[in-house]
Amino acid sequence: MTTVLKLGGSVVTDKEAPETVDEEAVAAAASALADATDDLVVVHGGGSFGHHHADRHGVSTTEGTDDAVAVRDIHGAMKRLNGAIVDALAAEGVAAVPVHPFSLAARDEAGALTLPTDGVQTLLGEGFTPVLHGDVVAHAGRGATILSGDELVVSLARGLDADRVGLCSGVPGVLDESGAVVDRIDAFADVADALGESDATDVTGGMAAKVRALLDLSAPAAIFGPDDLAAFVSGERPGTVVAGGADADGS
Ligand code: IP8
Repeated sequence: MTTVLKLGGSVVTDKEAPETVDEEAVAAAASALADATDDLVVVHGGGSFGHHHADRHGVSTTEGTDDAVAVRDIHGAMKRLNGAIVDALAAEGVAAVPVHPFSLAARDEAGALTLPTDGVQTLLGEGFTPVLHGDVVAHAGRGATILSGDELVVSLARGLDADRVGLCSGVPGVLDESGAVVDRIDAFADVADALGESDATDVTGGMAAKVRALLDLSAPAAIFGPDDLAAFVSGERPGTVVAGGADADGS
C-alpha cells in the first residue's frame, strides 16, 4: 500500500511568526508517522516559512519571478523547514529523506505541472520515506512560481498510483454551514454551499480547491486534523472522506 500524506503548513509551523517550527506539533506528527506500515510519502506545506518569503517577493502560483534572490529565499526557507521535519521523523526512527521539488518539477506555459516520480518510487522501494514540500518551481514564460503542497499531493498520488491520500490540516475536516465535520463527499455539489464557489479559484490552499482536486483522484482521500493523524496512519479514514473515482461506489 502506498500512502501520500500531507502535513499542512498550519500544522507544522506557527503561522504568525516567520520561520517558526511548531516543535511540539512536529514531534507529535513524527511519533504518529513512526507507526506507519504502508509505504509512506510525506509532503508538507509552507506555513510561516515559504509563504512569508513568497509574500515578501510577490510570488504566487500564478505570479512568477525571474529574480534569483527570490527563488533562493523561498526555496531556502522551505529547505530549512524540510530539514526540521526530516530530523523529527529521523528522531522517531523513520527512514526519512528529503526530496526537493524545485530540482525535479516544471510547469509549462499553461501552468500544467510535470513532476517525475521515478526517484520517489525507487526510494519507496528501497525502504525510505521521501519527504517533499511546497516549493518554487520553474515556470515556462514566468520565471518561477509557487508549487503548493496540495498540488504535489495530487501529482504524486497519480504518478505513484497511490492507494490512499491524507491531508492533515488545521481543521478536523471539511465543515458544513453549521461547523460540523462532513463525513463523506462524493461530488462537489455536496459541499458547494458550505465552501462557496468563489473559493474554487484558490489553488494554494482553500478547502474548495482541495476538495475539487481530491475528487479528481482515483484514490480515496481523507481530510482531517492533527488529532486524527494516528488513526489515519493506522488505516482508518478519519475526518472527511473525499471519495475519488474508484471509491465513488461507496466501497
Ligand atoms: O503551504 C506553499 O505550499 P502550501 C509552499 O502547501 C511555498 O500551499 C513555497 C509557499
